[in-house]
Amino acid sequence: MTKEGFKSGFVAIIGRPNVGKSTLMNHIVGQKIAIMSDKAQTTRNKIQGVYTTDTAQIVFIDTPGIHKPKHKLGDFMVKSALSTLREVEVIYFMVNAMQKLGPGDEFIIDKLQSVVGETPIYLVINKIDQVHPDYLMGFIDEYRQLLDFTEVVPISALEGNNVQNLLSITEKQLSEGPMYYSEDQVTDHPERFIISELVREKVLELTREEIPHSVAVTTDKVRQENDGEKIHVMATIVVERSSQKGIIIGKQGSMLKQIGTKARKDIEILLGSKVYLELWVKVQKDWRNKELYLNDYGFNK
Ligand code: GDP
Ligand code: MG
Ligand code: K
Repeated sequence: MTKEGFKSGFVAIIGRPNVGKSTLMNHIVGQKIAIMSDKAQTTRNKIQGVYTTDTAQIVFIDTPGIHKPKHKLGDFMVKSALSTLREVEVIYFMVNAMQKLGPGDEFIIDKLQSVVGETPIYLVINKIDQVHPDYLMGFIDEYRQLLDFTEVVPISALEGNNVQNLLSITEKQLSEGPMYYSEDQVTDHPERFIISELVREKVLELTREEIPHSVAVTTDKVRQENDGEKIHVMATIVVERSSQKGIIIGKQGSMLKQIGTKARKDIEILLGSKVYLELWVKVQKDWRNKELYLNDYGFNK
């Protein structure tokens, strides 16, 4: 659908893990679609959030944190994040006001040099609720010396400070275009992917440091039960070692039960229905380095 004078376009959000990309996305679209966690690299796929007003539509791409690749999967993630930068109208490079400019930021800035002048880059300084305004001046200078940012926008994604301003100066970068998504649509990801991410989030949350981020979850079935009351969801948690399988299952299945209970509650909210969640745990050795499997686990969109 195209309205006269209506603007639309895409925005990529990039930045080191934990700077608050998912929090910003959630604040803007007002629904929990990107997974938030204190642990780095929770969000590995591109998740699109859609912000629609009377005059414009902004489609956000919540990219995986760009970082120096340590294995094949990391390499894949960086490549996929970088390729999106060329397809968007605006790039938000998000940093944490409480964190010193580090090698991780320099790595990203280095990648951004290749798109300066092509795509507007906004330096979005997040978590300003945690710092004194005076401190920001020097902070901004340091970044400005490294890259010619189109805009510098301090915000608090958590509290929503200055987010409206960020949205309106973003809208100015868009040109006339179609409404890609209907007004009530906030994400174009299939439910299965979100379900997998919700289960993965619970695994990481409940097992603490014992289960690495390499854990993957596949959602194998989402089906309405015959009685029409519940939706039957079947998901598999994939780990690399049998010791990890033991941790996830826990004593007499206690850990898996906790993961299941917490995940089920979120999935019920997502689907708007009562859910019967069936969880399985599978060991798949060294899957991170087998490019072959990346497709299976949803890393190729
Ligand atoms: P991502 O890895 O970049 O997607 O980061 P997340 O959105 O998952 O946020 C990482 C952590 O930072 C979470 O604990 C958030 O609650 C917290 N956080 C995000 N934005 C803000 C903010 O504006 N202020 C404060 N104080 N914390 C924030
Ligand atoms: Mg995230
Ligand atoms: K992210």
